[in-house]
Amino acid sequence: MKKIFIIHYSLFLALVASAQSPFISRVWEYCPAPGQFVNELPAYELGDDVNTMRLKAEEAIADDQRGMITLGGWGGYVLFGFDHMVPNIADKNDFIVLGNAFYSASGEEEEGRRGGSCEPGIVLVSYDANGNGQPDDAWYELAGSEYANKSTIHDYAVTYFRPDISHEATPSQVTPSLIDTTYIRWLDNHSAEGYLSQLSFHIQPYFPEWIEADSLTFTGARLPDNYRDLSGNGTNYVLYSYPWGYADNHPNTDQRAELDIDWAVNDDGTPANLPGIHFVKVYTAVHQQCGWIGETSTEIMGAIDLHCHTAVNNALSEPTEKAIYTITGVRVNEPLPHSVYILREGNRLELKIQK
Ligand SMILES: [Ca+2]
Ligand SMILES: [Ca+2]
Ligand SMILES: [Ca+2]
Repeated sequence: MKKIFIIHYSLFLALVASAQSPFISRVWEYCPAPGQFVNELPAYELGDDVNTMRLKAEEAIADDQRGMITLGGWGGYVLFGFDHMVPNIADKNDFIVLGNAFYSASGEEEEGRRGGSCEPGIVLVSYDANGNGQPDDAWYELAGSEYANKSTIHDYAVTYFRPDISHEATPSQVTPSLIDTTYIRWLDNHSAEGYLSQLSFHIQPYFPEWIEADSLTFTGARLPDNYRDLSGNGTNYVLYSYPWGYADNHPNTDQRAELDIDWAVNDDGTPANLPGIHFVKVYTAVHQQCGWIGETSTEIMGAIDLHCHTAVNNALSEPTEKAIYTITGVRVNEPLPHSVYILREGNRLELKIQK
């Protein structure tokens, strides 16, 4: 017998969500670099390990939780996935990674770039090419607006070192809130070295407590510094947004925070031409410290498949009286065997099951 459901629009959306969530469903890896919010976002507790911290990150940002995790300083990352393929729709942005970037109320702008707290993260994407549901396939960087910037370093690496047990703090003589200017030593692959300072506002350990190793090495690309000290005396740091193509770089409500899978490139910079993506990795892309506000760190609050949200709207906006759509909003002539599909008649939607 053929089953027919006539449903309300809101219930319909819920059903679509249960079939395919527009939100990420899983955090696969969470490994922040040291930073002032590390061990707090999410909170480390004695006994936590790599997996329990991964689960805490997942609880914070999967589904529509909109909690927040920090990626710490340059290179720290999170890897998450959707429960389906986010399709790469031509000439459309496909997904958004949610961060906590904001523009300052005083409206600083430099060459069209709004300033505030913009802490860009580079976004990598992966298509589940071997179909096993695991993120063990090739990764592609989304080439954002600074990909071709000559000041972007594409072969960057930083190693951070856990402070020794015998470590003694070196308070700043100039900036009282820098309570230890030799706190976390780092060394990069371009012979530069330095320290992340400990701030008086954040006195918990900055090195991830659940990591057993005494050093952490990250690799990736480093974007040019994006801060200016407008005061000239270290009291007013403004972090400027880059035009497009990064996480935590524009407010979530700004369209320039959206991402297009068409930006994915191969290692040689040529387009990857992906049909869609299942997995996303984001890492902090600037390696800078801004005095009393400390190191710059990308924060993540989740991610959304923009097409899942728009599938039903698209179906309703199409000028037709009668049509059949798949559960993801693709118009078809005939429903697939044994599939759940949408029948539209005027503005009424029916969810049906094909025998
Ligand atoms: Ca696209
Ligand atoms: Ca795979
Ligand atoms: Ca941020």
